[in-house]
Amino acid sequence: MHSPFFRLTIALPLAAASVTAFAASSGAIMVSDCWIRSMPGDVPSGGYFKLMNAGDKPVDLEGVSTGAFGVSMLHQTQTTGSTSKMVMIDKATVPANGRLAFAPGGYHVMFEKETKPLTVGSTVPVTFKFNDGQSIVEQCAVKSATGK
Ligand SMILES: [Cu+2]
Repeated sequence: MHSPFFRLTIALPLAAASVTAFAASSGAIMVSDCWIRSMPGDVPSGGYFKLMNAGDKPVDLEGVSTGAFGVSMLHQTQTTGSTSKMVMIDKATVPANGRLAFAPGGYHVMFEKETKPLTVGSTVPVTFKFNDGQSIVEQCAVKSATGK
């Protein structure tokens, strides 16, 4: 696995200038406001968050993972008239210098197979993987089924 921190450590003794340039481009994506709607029993839990891309190229979120669930999938809720369904997606694109929200009714992460019961009010570390090689770990707040 290529962590940006690993590559940064290797590059440090070589040239400070290239490290600065690399850090700027690798820091283009930000994850914020992450929360998980914890559902009882085996009901899948939704994961929601905001992505911000400060770079001048689009970046794809390719997947998330966490030790708290056995399965984490990218989903999108699609609504046609009065019918809505969830479809699996393999990526979600954050536009250049733009934002993308994962929110109820749209893009979300579907967490299944809880590894242990989650406590409302606690946080769970979730790893976000992007197609530029970047991985970001963000603490996601565990909320109840009503989103509180
Ligand atoms: Cu879903």
